Amino acid sequence: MNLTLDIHPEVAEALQHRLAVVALESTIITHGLPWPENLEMARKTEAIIREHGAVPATIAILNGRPTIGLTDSQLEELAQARDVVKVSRRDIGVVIATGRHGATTVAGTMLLADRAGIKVFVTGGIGGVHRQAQQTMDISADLQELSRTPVAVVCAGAKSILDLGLTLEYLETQGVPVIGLDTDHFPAFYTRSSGFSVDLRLDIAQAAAAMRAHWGMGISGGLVMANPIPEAAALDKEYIDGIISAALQDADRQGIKGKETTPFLLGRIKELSGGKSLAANLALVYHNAARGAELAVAYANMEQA
Ligand code: PSU
Ligand code: MN
Repeated sequence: MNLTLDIHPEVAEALQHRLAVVALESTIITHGLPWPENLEMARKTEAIIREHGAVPATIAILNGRPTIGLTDSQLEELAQARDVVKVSRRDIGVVIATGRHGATTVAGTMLLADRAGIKVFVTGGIGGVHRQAQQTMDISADLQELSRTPVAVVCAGAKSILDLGLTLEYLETQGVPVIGLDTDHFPAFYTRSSGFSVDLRLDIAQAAAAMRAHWGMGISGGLVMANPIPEAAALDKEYIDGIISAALQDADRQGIKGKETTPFLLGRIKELSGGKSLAANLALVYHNAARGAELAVAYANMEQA
């Protein structure tokens, strides 16, 4: 059993020189998007991060080895693999011990990114407090991870499969800043606003400074960097709300629970909206990649200075 991280040489080199590195999750590849769009998304996201001056590091567990920075053939293998375990904090030890493939969620990716010394992580949307959590207690481990692990997570907010109001309350209680990148609104993934505000609107340079100050004061935990979907790619609110309601009803009827809930809902939304939600999903991830790379560069420059 190997308990050290397998760090891609290019990523290791960049980290050693304190250059900009951007972590990427892998659950979005295995459980969030269909083949072959998932591989196309993973490759293009990495390319965009490079174009913006940072080194991408997709994170996963491969045959029980925690891997920071997948090669292109590893990306392809993961994108096509079946029976990949969805890995949050609690699953990491088990998947390493059993030598399986694991795709890391936001929580799992943050944890491994932090072990590797990566400060910026780009994803689509974070997990959160589910609707009816008052009864089910279904609160994504992503939120706990944000409260304890010092990584900035660039995302398009969260899908309204969740209770976004409660998600923001939970983050506030846990001491996690929710920063709007050039926006006052907390975005709802497919739409530019959830109707809720962010704590503070900052530009990229200010956001990098906030990371530095937050951690410089010895405060543990991450920061949410909310970046809305580009206007041209945003979906009509009524349209996507209808689909989300239908997906939630299906989950309820079928008694879906636990770690299956989010992948089930993502899958139903995909089926019910055909290619529409997929196109929006890709557009927002690419936009997050560009902004996340800019943030990583700004942060690295500040550290170097
Ligand atoms: N939301 C999305 N797409 C995703 C996920 C969430 O719109 O791919 C994935 C992320 O990996 C996230 C995880 O960390 O689902 C949350 O799962 P859960 O709700 O079981 O914590
Ligand atoms: Mn859950």
